[in-house]
Amino acid sequence: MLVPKMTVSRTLVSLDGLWSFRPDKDDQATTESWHLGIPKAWTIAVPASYNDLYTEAWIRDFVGDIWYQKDVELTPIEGRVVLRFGSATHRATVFMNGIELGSHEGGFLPFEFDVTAIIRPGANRIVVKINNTLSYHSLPAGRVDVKWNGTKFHHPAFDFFNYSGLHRSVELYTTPENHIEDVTLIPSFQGTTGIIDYTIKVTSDDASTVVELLDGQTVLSKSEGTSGRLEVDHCRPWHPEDPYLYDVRITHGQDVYTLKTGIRTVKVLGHTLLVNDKPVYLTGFGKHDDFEVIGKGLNLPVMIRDFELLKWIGANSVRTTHYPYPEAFYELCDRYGILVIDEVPAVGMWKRSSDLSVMGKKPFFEEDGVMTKTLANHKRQLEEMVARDKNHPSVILWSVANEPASDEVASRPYFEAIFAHARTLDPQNRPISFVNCAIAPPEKCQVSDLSDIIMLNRYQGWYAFSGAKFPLAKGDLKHELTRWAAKYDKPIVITEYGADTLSGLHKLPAIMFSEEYQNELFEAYHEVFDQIPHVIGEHPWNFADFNTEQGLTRVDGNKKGVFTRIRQPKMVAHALRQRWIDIKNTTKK
Ligand code: BDP
Repeated sequence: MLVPKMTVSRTLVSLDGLWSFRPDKDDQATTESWHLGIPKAWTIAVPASYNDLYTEAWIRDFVGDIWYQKDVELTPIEGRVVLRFGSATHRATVFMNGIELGSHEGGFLPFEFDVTAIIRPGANRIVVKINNTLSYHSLPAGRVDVKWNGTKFHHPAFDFFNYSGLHRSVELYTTPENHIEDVTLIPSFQGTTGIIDYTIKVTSDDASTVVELLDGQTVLSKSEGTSGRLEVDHCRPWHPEDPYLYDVRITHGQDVYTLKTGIRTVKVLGHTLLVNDKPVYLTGFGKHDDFEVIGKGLNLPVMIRDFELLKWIGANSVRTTHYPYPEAFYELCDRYGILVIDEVPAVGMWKRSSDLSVMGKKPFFEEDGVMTKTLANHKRQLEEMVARDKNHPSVILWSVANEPASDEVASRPYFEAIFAHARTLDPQNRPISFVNCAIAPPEKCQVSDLSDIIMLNRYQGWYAFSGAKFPLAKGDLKHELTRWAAKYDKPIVITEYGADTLSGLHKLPAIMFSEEYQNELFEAYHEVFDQIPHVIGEHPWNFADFNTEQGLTRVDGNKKGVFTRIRQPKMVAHALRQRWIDIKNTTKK
């Protein structure tokens, strides 16, 4: 799906700003026909999560349908008109001028509707019913508890706040009737010549298609037809250290669309990961799309701050834990030279707490029909993610899940289906992997052989061997990584390791939650990584502190950030910076 843009043939109207809003607390929406207009609505900002904007706890923790409305006055618009949502978390049904346009499942990917026949000059009303309910076939997964008085509570099976709302921009855009629907770019090299093989999907072949590769204003290469090849002599390859971008301009009849691209290749060879045939060592983080007040709302200034911090600390990569991020994030990764492990929201695929008691745990991957529904949802979200992000040079790897119960025998057929499907989706054939959890060490994991890269989240020193037992953590980690390296000749990336750390808490000797403890834990891990040649990447958990549901182990959220939630460094950030600059400047790894 193309990112909507202003071009010589397309108009873009932002619907961001103030909207009307109301959670359907007393199930009144149907009887009162809220799809025609929400009575007694409050005011909300779009984009934003609604949860932290108001002062009442029931709104923050609400489970169910949340309604949004926007009234817009429009001048007559020519051509085809599309209404597009950057995301609606976790599912939405959209109405325009009283007519139901359709629904979308999945809270972190865009969707759109052709509204040419519905939109009219003058007053128009858009109403969106959003639902935030978690289940064992929603992704992310979780469950809802109904208490004695009928109140519903969420139990996310994942460790981030279940923010909801219109998190990303809402836009109207136009295209000519016969237009460019999709663009697929496949980069490669022949010596110093850069090559882009392209395919353009158009509505009708009744017009000619011209594709040009530009460097600034200079046309370097030009080709006609909906598929073909562009070439550039003495190409400047895209690389984290020189993220050089060219423009691709497509003209199809009246329609013109341009996008930026970089020319680079990605390959796994033995236990190395190669970008442009050179091994890379990944330094960076698992992140969250999370900030004070706005929750998961799109915020470009915060995004820029994050990229400046990533550059400052010497990071060259991120994982979009645990869901696809807004399009602007990938655009910035292309520009800043940050490699992306792009993750689908398959998180919480974990032993299920029974509805009655947290004591009764059932396996996740049981054959009860729920998996068929989950599998279909999982496959569709993978399709949408790859379709959206496939042209970004920064995206080098697809992550199909975070910490599923891959020790369960029934996880095998499930992930065989997921990997097989994922391998049909990407025209660039990027590597595919999933993130393994400590419950499934190499002897127990049913799935790792399907992965091109072994990605491990490990918490020796925190969830195991913590506090006084910390001196044993390093040995245990080394023992485990040695077993992984012996079993698979594949690259290993440690996609999470860390310790909750209260910024400003200092203790000597270190205790848990102090800045010293976080520092010592990272030192121990790095010493082990440097001894295992298979380790080709380190992503401390997390880039910044982030919000979670309330719980006994979460004091105002998860505090494993290297930066605080308002993006200031903890002590360990300086040590990491030193290490990552050294890694970049030497061949230490
Ligand atoms: C890992 C999860 C991550 C959590 C982290 C933690 O992948 O989402 O936030 O643990 O507990 O298991 O801090």
